[in-house]
Amino acid sequence: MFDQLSRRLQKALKYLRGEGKITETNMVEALKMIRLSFLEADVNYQVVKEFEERVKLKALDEKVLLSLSPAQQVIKIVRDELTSILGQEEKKLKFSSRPPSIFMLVGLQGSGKTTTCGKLAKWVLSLQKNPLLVSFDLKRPAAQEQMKMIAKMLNLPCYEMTKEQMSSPSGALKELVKYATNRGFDPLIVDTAGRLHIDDDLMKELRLVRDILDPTEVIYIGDSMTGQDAVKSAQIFEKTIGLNSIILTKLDGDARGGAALSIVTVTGKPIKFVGTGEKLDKFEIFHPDRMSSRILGMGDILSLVEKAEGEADLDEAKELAKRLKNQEFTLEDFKKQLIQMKKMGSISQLLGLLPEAGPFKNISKLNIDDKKILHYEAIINSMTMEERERPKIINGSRRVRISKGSGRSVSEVNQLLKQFLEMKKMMKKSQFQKLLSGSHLDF
Ligand SMILES: Nc1nc2c(ncn2[C@@H]2O[C@H](COP(=O)(O)OP(=O)(O)OP(=O)(O)O)[C@@H](O)[C@H]2O)c(=O)[nH]1
Ligand SMILES: [Mg+2]
Repeated sequence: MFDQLSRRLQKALKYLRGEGKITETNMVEALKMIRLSFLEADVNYQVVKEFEERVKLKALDEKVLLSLSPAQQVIKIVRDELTSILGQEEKKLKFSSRPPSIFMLVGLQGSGKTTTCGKLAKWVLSLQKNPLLVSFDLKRPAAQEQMKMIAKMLNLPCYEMTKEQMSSPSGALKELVKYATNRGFDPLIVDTAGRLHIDDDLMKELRLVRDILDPTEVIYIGDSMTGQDAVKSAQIFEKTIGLNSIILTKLDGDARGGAALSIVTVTGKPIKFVGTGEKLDKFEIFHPDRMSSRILGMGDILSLVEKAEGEADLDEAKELAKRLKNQEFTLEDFKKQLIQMKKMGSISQLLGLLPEAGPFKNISKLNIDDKKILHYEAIINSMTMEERERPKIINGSRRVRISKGSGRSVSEVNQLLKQFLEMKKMMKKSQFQKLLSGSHLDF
């Protein structure tokens, strides 16, 4: 996600860091690099221009230039402005005080509406809600089948529209709301039809649904792979139907990021969630500030911590953190940490959330992949407790014994010991604690 943009922006910032003194000339040069990175990522031209002007105005301020760390200040300005075009702060999905809340999902064909209805239903379950799914596509009966399948996967109810009901949509919609209200469903998640292109027919149909349902939120589903097209059609939907919020889908693909970086400014509506895969759990709350840190290579520590809290053993994690702080970290702890990592999912994905600068800049060199974790676990299992506590005693003959016991080569045993020491060294740095407390700008 945003790989290319991220690389190019980091290059521009690195350039600034490399210059001893920040002058108007090298600032202008860096801004040019930043502008080009955005344009290549297919960000709307107007958005780029405004972004550049705002950064320039702030960065060329005397206070910044005369400060002790001008490059870092400029990086902070870029980060703040990037956050601001992504939407300033996280906006929560609105629920109605008079249930059911109604979420109506609209968007072009294939943008991911039906899938996102399922993702949203799954997500509201975590809020102890009782969602009802319904597909309101007057032309395509298969749409109902797809929704039924998604509901079945989630073990959730799906309201079925009969053919008769479909022929009198306004009556059907009123019945639907009555049904949801009487049975205590909340929210009601309504899927709508998509078209390849926006046409009057579709807009008329959607306006009818909107007028009768009076949704709590009309949510535009934009396919981020289509870049500026998604942005343009969002603008039209906003003008003709009226939108409350945006969900961007397919951010897992090689989307260049242009849609995400333009859509909020162009429509004035917040992105509330992003879809990052076909599966129904590939759905994340959108945090503009975390996303800009991620794009600038500062890593998304908060998401990482949340992921760790959600899926790993919190007590164990706390205990590990304590041992790290007291520098008592042993190979046994290393093994526990590897097991935690395994629980949290793919290591490569996890490493992607870490900043590439600061204390973690060597982490990619650690080169730990998912398969290696299993091997490392086997190697550590072949060590005695004493060896795990005091790796220093692992001499040549012990290494051979461990290698035989675990079925891994001696050089792999050596590699593990080396990586353990490196990790220990890295974690000792005080900046690690600082990073976890959120002030990860200081590099
Ligand atoms: N990789 C990826 N694929 C997605 C995501 N969201 C949806 N898809 C895929 O995109 C395709 C279209 O998704 P649908 O949910 O059927 O799209 P739709 O907007 O309902 O399509 P129509 O009803 O035909 O207008 C499917 O193959 C989905 O699996 C996502 O976040 N990432
Ligand atoms: Mg659909």
